Amino acid sequence: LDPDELRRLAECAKEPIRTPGSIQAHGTLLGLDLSGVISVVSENASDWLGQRVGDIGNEELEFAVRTGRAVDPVRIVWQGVESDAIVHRADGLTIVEIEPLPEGGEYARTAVVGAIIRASRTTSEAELRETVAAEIREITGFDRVMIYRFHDDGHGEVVADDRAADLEPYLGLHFPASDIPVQARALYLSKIGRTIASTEAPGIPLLSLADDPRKIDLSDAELRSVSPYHLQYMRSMGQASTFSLSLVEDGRLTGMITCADRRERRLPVLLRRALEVLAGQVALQLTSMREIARLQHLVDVRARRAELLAPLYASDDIHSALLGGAATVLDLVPADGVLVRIGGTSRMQGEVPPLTAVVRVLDRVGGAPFASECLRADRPDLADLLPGVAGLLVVPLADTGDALVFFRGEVEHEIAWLGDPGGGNRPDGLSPRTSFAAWKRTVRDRSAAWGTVIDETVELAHELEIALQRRAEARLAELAMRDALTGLYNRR
Ligand code: BLA
Repeated sequence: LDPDELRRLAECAKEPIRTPGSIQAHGTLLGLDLSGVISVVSENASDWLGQRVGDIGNEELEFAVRTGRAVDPVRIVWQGVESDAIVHRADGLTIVEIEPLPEGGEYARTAVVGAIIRASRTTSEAELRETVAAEIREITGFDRVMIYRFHDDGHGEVVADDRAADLEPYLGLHFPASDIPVQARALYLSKIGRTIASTEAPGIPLLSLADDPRKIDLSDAELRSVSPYHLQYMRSMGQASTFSLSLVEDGRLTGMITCADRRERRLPVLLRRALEVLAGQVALQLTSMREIARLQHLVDVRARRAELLAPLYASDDIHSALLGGAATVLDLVPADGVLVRIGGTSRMQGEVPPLTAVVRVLDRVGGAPFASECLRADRPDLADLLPGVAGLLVVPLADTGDALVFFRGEVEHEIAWLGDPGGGNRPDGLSPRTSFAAWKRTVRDRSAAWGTVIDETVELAHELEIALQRRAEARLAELAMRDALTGLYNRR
């Protein structure tokens, strides 16, 4: 990560987005204390401070407030307008949020059921994402529906992009981790769906009888006002409103679904709830698709490992058994070259640096497995010894100085970013960038990622040690037998 991005990450993470002290302008918030008195209000309902919820005159709402939690919103008339009231508890307050029904009438909730069914019939991640993005755009009418996937280092990638024909494509573009900072990701783990109804309407401050309104936790509030940084970002992108959903797999935020529009657009509560269910289903499906692929790969690797090691017992020449047969270690551990050092003797296959250099590398790496897919960055000293090698995997065998060593060359590839992430268009290096035109950067000095190959090679080495051990024991037994037979023969 470059220093600017690290600075941005730290800076953006500081914003207290759970406690902004204000709500979005399209609704009203009332907070009741334990005695049922309205002790917190958004400024647009200041008349209600000190009153009771009963005065609103809706029994269903009163009941929801008493029980503290209503799964479905309660339909009320608020200041003459048909509205949804949503109730939840936060820090000893019962929070009632009131949202006038959006214009454009009711959306068909059953459409989401159809989408869930069609999503469940897909058979690959790519098909699932495309289907879901298209279905959600169809249902919500937003201009664009994107799906992001987060990589292990936190940066994101747009992996589906269903959009109006006149919008520029974002599919395949990457964006830096600071675009969606850590505290936002933490919040999105528990608050699955979020609305940003307008980038222009100023937030409505909260007023409180008792406390500083900036202490009120709006983590679960539908109306929580939005980070000014992010509003700036949206304006720069030409987005007037968004609705976004978390993809949570195994307790981790692995991606998001974002609906965006050039006009102000918001969805009714029940449709949002239904889409949250859809997002949960998509996350489960993604998990199971990946898990099935992982297990299939595991079974395949085990079978190939057994096949590779079987001839070992019958052969006098271990190196040839590993490197000279129809299947070799390189079929199990994909690399450009391999050096096998067993019993102090080395044999190589494929593209391998001079033995003297590799021996020096082994000395420096020591007795624990070592993997790098960018030696130049991780271990420049080793990179200097191994010109042309970008990826290195060393798995020592027992503690004899023997090892399996794999080499990979550079795989030069281009990453297209959603605007220059290096801050070229952020004068202070901190504020959201203003251009999102695809910005290409070539990645050098890196090999393909080792990924699961590291663990697989450690297991291979372990089984190889066992095989060598058994082989040695068999040899000893054979010698003992021969001695005994010779003894018998001589006695005769
Ligand atoms: C939040 N940033 C977000 C969100 C998205 C993005 C989707 C979540 C908003 C939501 O849940 O609705 C980013 N939007 C994108 C990306 C695309 C898009 C990548 O359309 C791609 C097409 N952001 C910055 C910088 C800062 C920053 C420099 O770029 C901080 C200095 C902050 N982004 C920021 C914050 C949030 C955010 C604080 C949380 C917003 C909130 O929920 O209050």
